[in-house]
Amino acid sequence: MLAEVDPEVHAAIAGELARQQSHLELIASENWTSPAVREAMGSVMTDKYAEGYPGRRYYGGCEWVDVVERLAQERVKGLYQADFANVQPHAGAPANTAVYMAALQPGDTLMGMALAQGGHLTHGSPVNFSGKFYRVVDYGVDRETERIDMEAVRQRALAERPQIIVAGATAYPRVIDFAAFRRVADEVGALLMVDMAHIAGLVAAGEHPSPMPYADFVTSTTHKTLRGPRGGFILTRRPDWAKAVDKAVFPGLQGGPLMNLIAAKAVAFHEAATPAFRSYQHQVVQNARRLANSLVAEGLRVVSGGTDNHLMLVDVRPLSLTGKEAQARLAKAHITVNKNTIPYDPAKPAIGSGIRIGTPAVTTRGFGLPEMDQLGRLIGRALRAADDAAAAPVRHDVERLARHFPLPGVDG
Ligand code: DSN
Repeated sequence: MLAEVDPEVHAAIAGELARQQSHLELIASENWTSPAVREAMGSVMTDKYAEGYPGRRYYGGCEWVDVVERLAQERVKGLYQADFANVQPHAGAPANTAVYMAALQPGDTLMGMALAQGGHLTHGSPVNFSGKFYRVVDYGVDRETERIDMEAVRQRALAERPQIIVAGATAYPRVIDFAAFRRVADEVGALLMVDMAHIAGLVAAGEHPSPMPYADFVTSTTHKTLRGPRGGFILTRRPDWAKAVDKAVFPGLQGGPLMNLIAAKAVAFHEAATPAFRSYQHQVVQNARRLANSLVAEGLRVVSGGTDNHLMLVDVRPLSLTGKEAQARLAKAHITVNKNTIPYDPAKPAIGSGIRIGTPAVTTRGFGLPEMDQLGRLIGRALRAADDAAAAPVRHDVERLARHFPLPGVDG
C-alpha cells in the first residue's frame, strides 16, 4: 500500500531496512522491538484522541483506549514494584520535565550529573530548559577511578542544598548506588529522582539494582534496553505525589496521549516480565563485559576499566584517533556507534575522545560471547583502516557476520 501511495517514503523505509540488515548496531540506546510491539504501534489506536486518564477523559469513545492504558499502568507497576505509574510521557525528556514541573518551582536548585561526564541534557544542561528554569549544580565522576564518588556528591549537596537530586546517566558504565543517593538526599532534605532510561531493561530483569525502594520519582524511556516502542513513563512509590505528576503530564505539559504507543508499551511491559527477557538482559551484560575485554586486547582504553551494564565508553586516543574520526571509520565498515566525550575530555563535545558502545541491539539479534570476540577484532581492524581501500575488507566481514543474524521479527 505504502509503495503505491507514497513511493518516496516507501523507498526511504526500504533503505533504512537494508541499512539495519547490513550494519552492526552498537548505539547503546537502540534496540529492536518485537513484531507484537510494532503491530500495536501501527494499530488504529493511533487515530484516537483521549485527553485525560482512564475513566476521566475529555472525549467520548475511550472505552478501549482505557483498557490498554490501564494494562500499561498495572504491568509497569508490577514490573518495578511501584505504587503509581503515568505511562503518557511521549519520551524520556517530557517524563523528566513533568517531574520537575510537579516537584520544583522555577529557580529551585537541581543537582544532576554533568552531560560531559555521562548525564543527560534534561539533568540540567545549560542548553536545555532544565538548565534555564532551575539553578543547576552538577556532579561528575572521579578523575582517577572514573566512577561517581558519593562522598564528592554528598559534599556538593551539603554546600548547595538542592531541592532535587537527579541520579541516572546516558554514558556511565558502572552500577549506580541508589541507596547512597537516598542517604545524601535525606541528609540535605532533597527529593531524589532516578532517570533509569538506559538501564530500565536491566532493572526489570534484576541485572542492575532497582532504584524503586530509594527514589521519590523514577523516570524512564521504553525503547532502550527495555526494548519497547519509543516513549516514556514515570513511577513513584509516593502516592502523595501521584496527582501532581498526573497533572504535570496532562494538562501541564502534553495534550492527547499517543494511545497506539501506550498500547505498544503495555505489550513491551508484558514481554519484559518473561523468563526469555530476563535471559536476554543477562546476555546483554555478559556480552558487554566480553566486548570490553576484546577492545582492551585491541589496544583501546575502556573508561573506568570495564563495564557493569550494557555499555562501555572507549577512549580511542591510544590509536591516535578522535571520537569523531573513530565513528567515521567504523561507519565505513558498517559498524554504527556514536562519538562521545570521555570524563575530563580535552576535546570539544562535537569531536570527543571516545565512542560509546552498547550491546542491547546486537544481543537482540542473537549475538553471544563468540560474536563479541569477533566484533572486538572487527572494531580494531576498522579503527586502524585509514582509507576506503583498507575499510572494504572489514566491511565485507561485517556484512557476512550480519547475514548470519537476521533481524528478529523482521527477516522472519
Ligand atoms: N539519546 C539518548 C541516548 O542515546 O542515550 C539519551 O536520550
